[in-house]
Amino acid sequence: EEFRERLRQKQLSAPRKPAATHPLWPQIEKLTMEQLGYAQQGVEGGVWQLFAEEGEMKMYRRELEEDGLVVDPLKAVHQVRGATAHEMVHHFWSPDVRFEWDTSIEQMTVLDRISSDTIIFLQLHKRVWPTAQRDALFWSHVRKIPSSHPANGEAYDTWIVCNQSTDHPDDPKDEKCVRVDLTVCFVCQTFIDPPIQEGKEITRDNLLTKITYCSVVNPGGWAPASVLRAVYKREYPKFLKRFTQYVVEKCESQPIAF
Ligand code: 18C
Repeated sequence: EEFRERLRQKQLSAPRKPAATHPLWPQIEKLTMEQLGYAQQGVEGGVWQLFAEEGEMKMYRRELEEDGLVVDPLKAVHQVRGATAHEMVHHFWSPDVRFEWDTSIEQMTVLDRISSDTIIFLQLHKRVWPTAQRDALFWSHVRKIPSSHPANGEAYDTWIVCNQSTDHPDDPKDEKCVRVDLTVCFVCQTFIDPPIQEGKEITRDNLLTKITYCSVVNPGGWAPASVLRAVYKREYPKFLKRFTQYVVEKCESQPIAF
């Protein structure tokens, strides 16, 4: 409690610096653009295997082990109607609503606010029997990628959230927990589909958002491969379905935010 209060005071008094002056900035910039390119690559070519499909949602994985630990990269694509890319990424990034959709979390702390678009999170995840509980410390960055030719069938806009493990001096380091190492990206593009007729106003029925979610999570310590792959197979589809439904329902009665 005392730790949390000290942290709160520190956050309140800390000036909001522009992210570009922060020492992490070059890494944030580089990884975000790399992840955008990675997300936009197709899943053809035989390396990705489909492991879950429901409606428009398709999830692929690649079996990969590092030092005997399962780190299977995941790539998921989905399409939803009724919300914009901006609305999707806002809810994915914002600490204010995280508990409303991410059921893998037990605790979440904002360790640092680097700027209005970049936050450092510490998250304690639910324990999975028979392994040690996991936590994650990562920066999370959100940005808009402007579209050059939206009229030519290109997306109206593209937004990305990129999450990457990092260190922080305020890390309270819980020795009972195993720290995972993660790289996650969440990319959304809005399409106006069906197109609006002349003189008509855009409604939520004209919004189609294409989503790509990629992640690589290294468990950081012992976890039986069978348990890990079972959790993976169950939790990822559950997350993406629940999250997108949550955002669509939440935005339904709100003015459209591009
Ligand atoms: O991307 C998601 N959420 C973001 C905001 O929270 C953020 C978080 C990523 C967390 C990655 C997973 C961390 C470890 C999880 C431990 C297991 C919890 C399972 C809970 C079951 C009740 O980017 C959405 C994340 C959706 C999470 C799906 C679970 C992924 C499991 C992947 C394997 C993790 C290996 C370590 C666990 C070892 C236990 C067998």
